[in-house]
Amino acid sequence: MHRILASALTITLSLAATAHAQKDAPAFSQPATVKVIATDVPLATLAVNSKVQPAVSKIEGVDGGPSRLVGRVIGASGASTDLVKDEVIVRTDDKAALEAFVQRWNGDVLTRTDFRKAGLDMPAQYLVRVDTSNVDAKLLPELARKFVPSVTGSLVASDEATLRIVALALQEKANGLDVSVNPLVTSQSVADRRATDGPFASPVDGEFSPNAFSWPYLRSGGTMDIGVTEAWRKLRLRGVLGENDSAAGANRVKVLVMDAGFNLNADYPASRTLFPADAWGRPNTWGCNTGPGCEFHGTHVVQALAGQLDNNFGAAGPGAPVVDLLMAQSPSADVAQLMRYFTLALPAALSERPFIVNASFAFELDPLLTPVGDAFGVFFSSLRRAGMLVFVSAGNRGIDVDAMARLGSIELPYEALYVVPCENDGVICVGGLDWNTNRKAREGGGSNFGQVRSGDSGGTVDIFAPFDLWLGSNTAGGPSSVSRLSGTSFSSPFVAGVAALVKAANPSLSANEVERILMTTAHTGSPDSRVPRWVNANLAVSSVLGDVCELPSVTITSPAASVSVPVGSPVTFNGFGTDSPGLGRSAPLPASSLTWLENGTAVASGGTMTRTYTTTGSRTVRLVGRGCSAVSASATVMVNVVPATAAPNSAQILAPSVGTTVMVDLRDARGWYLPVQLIGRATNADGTATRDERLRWTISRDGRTVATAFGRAPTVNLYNNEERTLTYDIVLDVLDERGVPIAGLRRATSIRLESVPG
Ligand SMILES: [Ca+2]
Ligand SMILES: [Ca+2]
Repeated sequence: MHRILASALTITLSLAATAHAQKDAPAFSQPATVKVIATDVPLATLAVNSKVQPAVSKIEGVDGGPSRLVGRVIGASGASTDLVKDEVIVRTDDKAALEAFVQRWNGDVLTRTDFRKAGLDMPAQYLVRVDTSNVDAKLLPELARKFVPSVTGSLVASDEATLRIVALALQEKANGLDVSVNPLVTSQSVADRRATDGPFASPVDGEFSPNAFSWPYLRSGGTMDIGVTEAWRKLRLRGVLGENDSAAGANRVKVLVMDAGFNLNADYPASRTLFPADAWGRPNTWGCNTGPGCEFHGTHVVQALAGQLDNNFGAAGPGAPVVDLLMAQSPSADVAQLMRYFTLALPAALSERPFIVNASFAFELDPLLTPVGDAFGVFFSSLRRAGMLVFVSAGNRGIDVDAMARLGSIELPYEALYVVPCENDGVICVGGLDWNTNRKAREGGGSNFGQVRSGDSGGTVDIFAPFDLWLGSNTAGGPSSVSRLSGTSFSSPFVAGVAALVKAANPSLSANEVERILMTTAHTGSPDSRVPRWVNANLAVSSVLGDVCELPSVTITSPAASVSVPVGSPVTFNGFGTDSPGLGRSAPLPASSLTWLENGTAVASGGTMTRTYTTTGSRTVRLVGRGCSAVSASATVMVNVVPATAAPNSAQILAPSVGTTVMVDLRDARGWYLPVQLIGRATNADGTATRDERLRWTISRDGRTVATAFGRAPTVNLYNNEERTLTYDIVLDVLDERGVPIAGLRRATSIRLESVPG
């Protein structure tokens, strides 16, 4: 969020004051670190060097027009900016002023963007192609001083035209017209640490598991302890997520992703809208900041935000259960077109507006360019004023975005560079944590960070989140694969997805409230002072939901899990439930909360029911218990109804009788034992004797089965090698033709086995 660079810029940006802005320290509020200002700081120097070249020499023309030439300027700060060489952005509602400007520079208005029509409170924006041949680039250093007193340094440009367009914008701005150059953004992904694997293949990335609940940056616990999975679970227990693990109605959250390279695959939310609609499968024209390999960058950003869960494909993103996705793809990477396409993508009805916006791109400005480089500033703050929460990437150069400029050993009273839109007003700037740590990603590079000064709540980089994410294929369909990809391009949509969960938990929350919740629940105490806080999804969502009822439990005590009953014989079912209204409390579920279902149809309520079946066949009987949680619990028994005539209907144990006491008197390799004969009887409904193999004996001691036997009179050897009397429990079950015990025909006895006299 926006530490202000210089007084002139403060005027511009303070138009955008919001509640969000109030938690920032005012500009230059750290006098201890500002040294005496040198009064004779030299003017900046300018140079042209053909070795300095932009990432791309030209970009797509506007609306089918000729392609546009791009130049690069590099400042003493190391800030490198690519910009369109002959275009400026003019922001005004004064038609006469625009007309005069066009006359002055032999201009040509390429586009007009009417933000007010889209409900954004800012003047219309014109992209104007100008003729810079009459501009004196040498005036640039003096002009910059009108905005940033004592600004110095150097600019090296790819060509003089690039310096001239900066000077033109400075000159116009000094005369009161709101003019900016038109820089190009860069996606904030990096191509390192790639490891391709798939859920169904032997993984190359040894730490990968297809179960997102174990991923170190999604789960609760561990060093990161972000707890997205726990947040999902609580939303489900509260009923915000339905049985399909997806929110409905007012609990859905609209998120707009400003990016490019959207390749439709299974990881997109079911609800998704792309503007323009024919952009599906069209790669982004701008690359990543550390090389090629991300031509479908938007696809990975969507996966980091809301990759769908449990679909055997690719990634899982925090917002998956709640996000309705809007996407805007600009045909080119210049900020004028980005703002225009974004604005065109906004739904006409304010009520259809996205609540969250993600922009995973950035560019840098040297202080000499900042007065005319920040065309995004008013734009992003107007989004925030319109009630949208904007997440942006901190950038991947590993720099302190809040560092002050220096002249030799002297610290100058302005910042060394300006990272856009991270340092803009009204945005939440997200940095990246290294893999499975709470430290800033990578030493000597990786995520940018903000300087943490004493007494400050942190620098401009507001919050940290995972830098390395397991993301799926960015192709359209095809086999599932997962790669560990890196960049604040993914940190930003990750937090946007968590913000969506918070909003889903209580749809009446405002953007300011969601931001406050994210910031106040975030983890603090990183051993790395560059990380003021990192996102805590579990606590953020819990703080909205309050105490969440845990799952109830349900038990069927009888009959056993699988029973056989004859047609016409009543069978009684018994069960109970326990509720868990949170904080470790538990209470019996009342009878009115218990429902019996038979093959899916409710047949009775309460803790007990008796059924008499008139036809044979199997039934699934389920007892469902509903407690204070939105999620019910259930238990199931299988009932096999058999023909009455063939079915056994009586059983009896003849020996041993209950409590019979005997003494072991034989010895074998296992010790002292006694052969005990078990005698039982069972008859069928038609009076015939039940066949031997249907009589099953189970002998157990202390609940542990020690022997089984079958028939009317089997003999089992029972051992006692201890110096005390042991009790064996003996159960006779009569089995149906499937080998399933018949309800109501279980008989039991026991035998006491004395040890050998010592
Ligand atoms: Ca997935
Ligand atoms: Ca800065």
